[in-house]
Amino acid sequence: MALQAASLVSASFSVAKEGTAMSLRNTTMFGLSMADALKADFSSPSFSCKREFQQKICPLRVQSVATTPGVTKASPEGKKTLRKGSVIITGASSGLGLATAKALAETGKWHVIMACRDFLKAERAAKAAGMAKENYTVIHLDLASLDSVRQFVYNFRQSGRPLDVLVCNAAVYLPTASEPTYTADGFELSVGTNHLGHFLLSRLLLEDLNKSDYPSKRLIIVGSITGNTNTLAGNVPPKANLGDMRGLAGGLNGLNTSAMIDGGSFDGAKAYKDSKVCNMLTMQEFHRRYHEETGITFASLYPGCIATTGLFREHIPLFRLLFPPFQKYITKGFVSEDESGKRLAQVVSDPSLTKSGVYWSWNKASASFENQLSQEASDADKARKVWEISEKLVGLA
Ligand code: LMG
Ligand code: NDP
Ligand code: PMR
Repeated sequence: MALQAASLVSASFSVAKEGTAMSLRNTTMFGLSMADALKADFSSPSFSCKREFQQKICPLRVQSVATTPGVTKASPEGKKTLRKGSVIITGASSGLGLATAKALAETGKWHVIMACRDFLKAERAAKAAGMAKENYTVIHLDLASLDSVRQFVYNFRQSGRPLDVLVCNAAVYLPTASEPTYTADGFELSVGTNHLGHFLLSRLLLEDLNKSDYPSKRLIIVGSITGNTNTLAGNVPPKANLGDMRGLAGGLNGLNTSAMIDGGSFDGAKAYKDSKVCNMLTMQEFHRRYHEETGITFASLYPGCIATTGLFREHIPLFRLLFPPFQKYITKGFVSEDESGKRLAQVVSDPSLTKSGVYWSWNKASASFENQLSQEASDADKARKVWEISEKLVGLA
């Protein structure tokens, strides 16, 4: 019972306030911020029992709470209209994720679940972006902790909302780190967050997507040009390369095995690019395994070079100063946060972008096209291997 109460408390704290700009008074619990309170919850020694409890009990409870609103409803004039879509976006507290959340919320046709590690930052960002409170909910998610991923799934299910689209957007980039750092589960932080956290999240939520009665259900994973060695940008060293994946198979823990997927010495920029290759391979493996059976659209994209986002926060100041003009005036690959948000919003909701197994990009006129992935990022054997190793690492196999 105590365990049940504990999980219900954290669930209600993180999901109950739909889109409310919660006052500081509301968002602190015994002097801790919401995020701290939730973190404290995860580190409690009882958590492993709680997780087991949730896995067993949660589906039953969810059935009794979750009522998927019918896909259509009658309007006052008697016309049938599509219900609001329900989309989860990870890392919606800044950059591309926030811009996409804003673009979708503004249409009035979407309810955005902002899955963020910093609850207050997300609330403030949504407010500053002018998002109306009925169009979003913030739920805590720290992708650098598998317990947090499971807790998020539980909390989301408790909210009773359907899941129509999942966008795996969050990422970290650590180009100046000289030593690896690690997730709560001991995986190198970039691959652990960008790939393994999302891998577990999307595997768990596949079931929820599958239950949705929305006309177009989608799972979108943000990729990048820098992971694709068939481009100039992908050839700037260090280049992505998963090698034979001995480091990944060893758990990326830097102790008895390398922190890098290919088993080499640590390089933060390479780890990021490798993580993006994993993202793009995962999307294709999902497509091969589940598209026919479920009708879900699996897609990836390169939204353009959004040189002004928080992604470059760890880079040296000179880089942060020169990178935007370099992209704007020299490579011409620059895209504003607003524009990138519109692009990803298109992949979420445009009725013409329903093709599955596709990597979208945009041309100079900002029209979408189906792009070619590099040889490594489209290697079906590697995709299967990444999938199989990853499911062991996150405890699914
Ligand atoms: C690694 O460096 C880092 O070590 C690692 O930490 C991580 O960041 C990783 O991929 C990410 O990169 C890679 C290294 C390889 O790149 C550099 O060190 C170059 C840094 C350049 C930063 C780019 C932005 C700054 C551009 C300055 C231009 C300012 C002008 C803008 C103003 C416009 C106003 C109108 O680098 C290479 O391998 C270089 C490859 C060479 C390719 C040659 C193509 C040239 C075409 C473009 C020329 C642009 C000029 C760049 C000059 C950079 C000099 C600092
Ligand atoms: P930002 O840093 O602005 O956004 C990244 C988001 O991820 C932030 O909201 C951040 O949260 C969140 N995040 C980081 N770690 C975690 C975690 N452990 N748990 C939950 N959320 C986390 O970068 P971008 O908007 O540029 O990046 C978004 C996506 O776009 C990434 O997948 C990136 O690889 C991709 N991309 C970006 C390009 C660019 O040029 N910027 C180009 C191509 C692809 P917080 O706000 O709390 O820090
Ligand atoms: Mg890169 C030719 C076009 C082009 C494009 C579209 C990008 C995108 N970049 C291009 C070219 C170059 N870049 C060239 C010629 C250089 C050498 C001067 C260069 C350098 C460079 C650096 C040092 N570029 C970078 C970095 C980073 O640290 C960024 C990175 O690799 O992060 C992993 C980056 C990027 N360039 C891009 C994009 C989109 C990035 C951000 C990476 C991402 O989000 O995946």
